[in-house]
Amino acid sequence: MTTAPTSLSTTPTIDDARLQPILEKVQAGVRLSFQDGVTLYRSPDILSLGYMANLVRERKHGDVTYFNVNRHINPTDVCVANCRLCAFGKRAKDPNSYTMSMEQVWEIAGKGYAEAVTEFHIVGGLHPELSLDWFCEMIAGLKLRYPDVHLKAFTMVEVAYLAKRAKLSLREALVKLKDAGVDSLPGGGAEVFSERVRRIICDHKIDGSEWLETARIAHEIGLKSNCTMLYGHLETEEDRVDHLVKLRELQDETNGFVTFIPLAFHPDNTALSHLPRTSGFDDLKQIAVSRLMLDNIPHIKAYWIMMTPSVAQIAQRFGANDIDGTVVEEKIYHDAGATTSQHLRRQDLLRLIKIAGRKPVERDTAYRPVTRTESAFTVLV
Ligand code: V47
Repeated sequence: MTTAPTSLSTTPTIDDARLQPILEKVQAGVRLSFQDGVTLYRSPDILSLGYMANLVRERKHGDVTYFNVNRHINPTDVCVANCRLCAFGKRAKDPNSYTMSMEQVWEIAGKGYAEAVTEFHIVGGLHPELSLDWFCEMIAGLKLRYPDVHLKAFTMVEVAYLAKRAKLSLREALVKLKDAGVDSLPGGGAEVFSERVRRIICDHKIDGSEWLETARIAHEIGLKSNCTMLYGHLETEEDRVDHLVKLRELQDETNGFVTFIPLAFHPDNTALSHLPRTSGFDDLKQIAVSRLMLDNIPHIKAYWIMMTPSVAQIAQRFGANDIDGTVVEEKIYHDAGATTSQHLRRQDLLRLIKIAGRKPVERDTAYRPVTRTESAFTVLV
């Protein structure tokens, strides 16, 4: 008698019995509780976590892994915040600091990839002399020169700082940025919402509730955003779950978050350089738990710059459905010791995704598929 091939949907053996009731919830599409989140983090059964997260990932996105052709632009590294977690920000008087002129920002934006890039990802330090009006003019100038490129610009932290200095409400500042040409906001600066941890790693920044309030207002005026969590420093498992649950609660209200990006702490050249780096095990577990807890956030990104292309590739089977983009020039992680390249070509991303057995789909920032003509493609290689 021949036996039928094992169905792909067959439930695997769960090594950690504590996960059994969670598996049943995941199979039934039931929301996981705070305590479930803690149990997931405490479990060493990474394959069962991956199995469950992959189930949710395939339910939402099938076989597709998204990537985009983007360029990061960091107009300045001058920052008044002096966060212990950061190796990027510098004092204005530091001879190694830099601030681009507006013309330099416009010029660098066009370098190399102008005809193919679909997104500029623009973030920088909290500069004590660059005003909200300066940034609005910079954004309007980019829009004028590159009208088809999506401008994903300014973390909630930068928005709150610019609003305060301009003596405007968060809403007024966000409306000005939107009118100037900002299309959406990136997810950075959220770190971890725990007050205890923030007091140590980023005590000069807005607190967690202000980050969430800024995101809420952005979503209310029609600006979508991403969201992040910085992990692998001083936070507990409960702090991580609390962070994810707060994002999930806001998403229930606004539906404004598009993608969640877990960010592994890189300690080199920071005031926390004594801390160890996260392991591949931590990174894959974080991707899986994010997918399982954030049932209402459409996309989970395995940011290859942060977790290496190899781990980001495996993450496509642990809950992630996005790998980020070509990036071109990355400073925040490389100042903190990242050893990854600063740039992957479109064909490198295609290859990585295909080897993971996924179907690569180039997207724009709103996750609409991008179709390339031959001539556009030649710009990319
Ligand atoms: O805001 C800073 C974090 C963020 C360190 O929205 C650090 O699509 C680790 O937000 N070690 C910037 N992390 C990156 C970011 C991001 C990246 C990719 C895509 C998107 C998106 C957003 O990196 C900062 C901060 O939270 N960070 N220093 C460090 N030493």
